[in-house]
Amino acid sequence: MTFQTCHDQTPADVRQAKNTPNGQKVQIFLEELANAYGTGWTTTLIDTSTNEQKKDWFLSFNPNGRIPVIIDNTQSHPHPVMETSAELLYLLEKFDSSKKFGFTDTLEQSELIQWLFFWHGSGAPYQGNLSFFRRAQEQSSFAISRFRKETFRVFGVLELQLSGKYTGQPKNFRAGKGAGKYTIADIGTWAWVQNWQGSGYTKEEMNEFPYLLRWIGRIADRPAVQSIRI
Ligand SMILES: N[C@@H](CCC(=O)N[C@@H](CS)C(=O)NCC(=O)O)C(=O)O
Repeated sequence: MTFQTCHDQTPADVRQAKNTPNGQKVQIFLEELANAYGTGWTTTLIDTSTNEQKKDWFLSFNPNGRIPVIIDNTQSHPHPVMETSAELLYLLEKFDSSKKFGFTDTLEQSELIQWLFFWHGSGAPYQGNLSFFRRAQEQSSFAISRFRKETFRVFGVLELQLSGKYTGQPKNFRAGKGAGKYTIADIGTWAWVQNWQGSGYTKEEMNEFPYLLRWIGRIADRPAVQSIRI
C-alpha cells in the first residue's frame, strides 16, 4: 500500500477528522493567511496512532516527536519549526506582512506574546493532561481532579482578563489596545478552550465564564475556523 504523504491542499480527513487542538491551531492560522494573502501550503498526514511521529524522518524535523511541525520551503535550506506557539510566531513574522494577526506596536505585541505563552505554558499542559487521564485505562481520580481544577482555574484567568475586572476595559480578544484585536494569541488558545465540553465541563459550570463563552463564539464564527471542522 502506498502512503501519500504530501497533499496540495488540506485533505478532507484532516479537515473533518481527528485533528488535535495543536494541529488545529496551526491549521487555523494557515487558513487565515490563505484568506488574507493567498498563502499556500501542503500537508503531510501523520498518523499518531501508529507513532509515525517517532520515526527518524519525523525526528529529523522535530526531535520531540510530536505534531505539528511546519517546514518553510521558501528558504534556500528548508527550515523546520516545532512547538505550536513558535510556529504561529514564525508564520506571523514571515507570512503576515501587514501584521493582520499581530502587532507592529511593541507593547501590544508584548501582550500577544504574554497570552500566547500563558496558554502554551499554563493552559495546554493542564487541559492536555486532563484529557490524557480521563481517557487512560487506569483511572486516577487524584490526577483527574488535579487537572480538572487547574484547567478550570486557567479558564477563570482568561475570563478575568476578558471581563476587564481590574483594568476597566472589557476585551473581545486577548491582546491589543481597547477591546483588542483577533491575533495568534486567540488562535493558540481557542483551539483548546473551545473543547470544554470534550474536557468534561458542564454548561452550568461554564456559565461562570460569560466573557469566555462569548469569545469562543466570536472566533468560531470566523470563515477560516468554519472551514475546518473542529
Ligand atoms: N508543546 C507541543 C505539544 C505537541 C503535542 O503534544 N502534540 C500531540 C498532539 S496534540 C502529539 O504529537 N501527540 C503524539 C505523541 O505524544 O506522540 C506543541 O505545542 O507543539
